Amino acid sequence: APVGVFDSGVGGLTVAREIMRQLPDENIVYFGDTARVPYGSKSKENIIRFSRQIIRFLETKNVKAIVIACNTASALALDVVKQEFNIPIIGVIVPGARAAVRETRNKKIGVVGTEGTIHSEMYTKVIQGMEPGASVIGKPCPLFVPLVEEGFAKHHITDEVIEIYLEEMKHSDVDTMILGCTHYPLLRSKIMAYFGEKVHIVNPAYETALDLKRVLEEQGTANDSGNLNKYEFYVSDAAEKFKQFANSILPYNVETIT
Ligand code: DGN
Repeated sequence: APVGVFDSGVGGLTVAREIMRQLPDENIVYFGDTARVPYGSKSKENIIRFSRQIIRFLETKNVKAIVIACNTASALALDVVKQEFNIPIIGVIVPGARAAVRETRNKKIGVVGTEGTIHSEMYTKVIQGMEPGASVIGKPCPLFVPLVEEGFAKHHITDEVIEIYLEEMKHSDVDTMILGCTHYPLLRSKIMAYFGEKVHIVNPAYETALDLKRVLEEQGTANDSGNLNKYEFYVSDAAEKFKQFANSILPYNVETIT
């Protein structure tokens, strides 16, 4: 059976890409809610409602587990939907928090993400649940998403936006920073260059793929699809734009988007 992965749109492909890399024998059904993106500025009620609908759709594809690749939906909806469905559902926040707690030396952690993610303070709660002495500084960076989607990830205008959003973080004493939004790993090299050596950058996608692996092994369903390498993509709108984006970041050519 395949693994279901969903996101508000294209960003979750950074998580799907990591699953493809680390779990090459798993098939994936990906759903991108491109008609309703962005999730970052919407209410908790709506994010829960959208997540429920998408999970029901993925269930019709007989997925054996679901990864909520979207940080905003992981922050606002995971705890609720986990109680409502019988399949294992994992998000990106716990894995990202765990990696940050492991990496930090001074227990001062920065988190960047959408307004929804940062205002939920979910990263802070999860980090402090793991490491009560940690302090967490959050910063919403809403412009990063459209910059990436418009293909400006390498454009110099992005350097300026990074500086405006992250100057304070740079001059704080955080030694570890979580890229708490699906799109931000695509700005990783610029963000790393801005912070220099002193800050360790965490991409939750990496740790999320490891979590998925653990869940599938516990469930006894790892690698049960035969080496098919089948990836299916569904979107709620703008399939052509999604395809272009997918082909710019995935290691193979995506031909059909449904
Ligand atoms: N996928 C969203 C997230 O990771 O928070 C970012 C895109 C959005 O909906 N704003």
